[in-house]
Amino acid sequence: MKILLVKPHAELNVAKRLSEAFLHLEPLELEIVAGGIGPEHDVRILDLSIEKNPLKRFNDLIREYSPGMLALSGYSSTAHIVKELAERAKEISPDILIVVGGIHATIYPYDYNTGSIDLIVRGEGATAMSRILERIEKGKQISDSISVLEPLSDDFVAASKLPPPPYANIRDIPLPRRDLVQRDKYFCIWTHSDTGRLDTLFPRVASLRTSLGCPFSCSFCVIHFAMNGAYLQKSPEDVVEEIRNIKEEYIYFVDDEMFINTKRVSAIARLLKEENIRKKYISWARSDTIVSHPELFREWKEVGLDVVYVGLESMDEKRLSEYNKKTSMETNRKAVSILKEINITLHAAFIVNPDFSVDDFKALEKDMEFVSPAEITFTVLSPSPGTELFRQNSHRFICEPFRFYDCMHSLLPTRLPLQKFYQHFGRLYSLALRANPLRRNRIKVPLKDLFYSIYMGTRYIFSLYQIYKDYPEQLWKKSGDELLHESKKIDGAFRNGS
Ligand code: B12
Ligand code: SF4
Repeated sequence: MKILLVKPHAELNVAKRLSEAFLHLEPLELEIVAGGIGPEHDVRILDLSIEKNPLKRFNDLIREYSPGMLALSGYSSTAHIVKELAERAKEISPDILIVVGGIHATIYPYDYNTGSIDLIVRGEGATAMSRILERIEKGKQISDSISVLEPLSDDFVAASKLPPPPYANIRDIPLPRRDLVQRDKYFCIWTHSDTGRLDTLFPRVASLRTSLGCPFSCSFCVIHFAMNGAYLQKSPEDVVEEIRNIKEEYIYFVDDEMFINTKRVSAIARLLKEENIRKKYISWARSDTIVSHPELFREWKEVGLDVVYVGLESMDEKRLSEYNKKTSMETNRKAVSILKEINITLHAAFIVNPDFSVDDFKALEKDMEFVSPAEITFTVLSPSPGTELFRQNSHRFICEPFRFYDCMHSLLPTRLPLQKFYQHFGRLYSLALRANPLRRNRIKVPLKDLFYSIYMGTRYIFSLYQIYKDYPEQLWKKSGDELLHESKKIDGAFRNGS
């Protein structure tokens, strides 16, 4: 069978500009799903997020390639695009089998209960895909009402209300088919240098996942629910083998929390050293792991860990506890100092709460001074479907909670009027640009890259100041209860933000 795997494009301006300016990672999820498809099938990946005219490209390929199966992936923010693509494909090719998977399908399958989608996969996709193909071949019933659901079927509603199924055994998940994508399209801005200069600011980057899940359950994060509480780990040998076979010199670890099992991660570093594998890495890590195991990060620095993304979230105890982060202000501060001392660049991620007052924004501006030089980013606290936060707040949404779930558009009423809120939000990013290691550490980069980054960075920040315009005009100057009240009257009549 001919199988086309498709990653939808982003629709909101901010998401598009982020991936033009700073990082655009390969569709690892589809590469892994492709790994579960046997050689008897013909498989292609279409990443619409790198296409200039995604819908035209999609229509053309459905006509030209004429796949028997279309498999779509999506975050909550792209679920409506997934549905649109499914409808288009069915119009062009009514017999096509349409399968939808990914994080949104896993945590909120009910949203895909539509006639144009044939199957919804919850959880791991490569193992599910190989089961689906086997059942098709044997003429068996395809859905199992657990991990493969059939929309509009009798048991769909009950099945979609269950928590996600247990995750596949990690050893059964195949390696990604990295050969199926245009590898030169994927990059990440790299602001760390040990020598004071960089040959490029935008190296080609490969993504790699060494573990899945996270034992913590921060209130805003859906991973605990999506993974059913599991934390799965690849063995150090398997990880090193995968790294060895990656052509790119730069690697972005897309684990939810890679450094949880310190023995395992230390063994990976040791093996990389023993085998003399020299690459450069970015990873996420929690501040408490850095503080409890500085020696681990020293070890990783030696084998090429350049940048660590840390969800500091806040420098305020009350908020950290509200987010169930299980860290403290003191731990955050220590983690920042340790990374500086080891000479690993910090990427500090902070949460802006919709209830921020002007004073809260000012306090965050001060915190930035402490963490700099660092890459600093901010997201707006947003309830993801599947979390308790989502259930508690579902009566308070001021815009469509999936389409606008990009952690930049506030889903909840803001204390400040929206227009003012985004003035402060944009300003945080303008200040972050000044606190950047490139600037603070006077790193020399090619002029072309420098101008490009300034131009793209400025465009990105401009789009942040403008976010309030994605809401209906009557909301722009409203705040708090007023905003909530107005939003209910408007009843979902939102701009599509494109
Ligand atoms: C790396 C990452 C990113 C990268 C981009 C990755 C990429 N290629 O686009 C960056 C840093 C840019 C990023 C940005 C954002 N991200 Co992000 N990201 C991740 C992270 C940590 C890993 C994603 C990944 O590569 N996973 C590896 C793949 C292999 O795993 P997978 O997606 O689970 O795929 C498996 C199954 O889901 C299934 N499957 C997937 N697709 C399909 C399709 C079919 C047909 C089938 C059958 C099965 C199937 O099989 C796959 C293979 O096993 C996840 C956390 C997570 N665990 O998902 C968050 C996550 C996906 N991100 C999230 C969010 C919210 C965002 C942002 C919107 C907000 C933000 N500021 O962070 C932005 C949006 C950017 C944009 N342009 O749209 C949320 C999404 C929640 C939701 N409800 O949608 C997650 C889950 C984080 C979280 N803790 O909540 N992200
Ligand atoms: S530590 Fe990170 S991955 Fe784990 S629950 Fe918190 S935000 Fe999610």
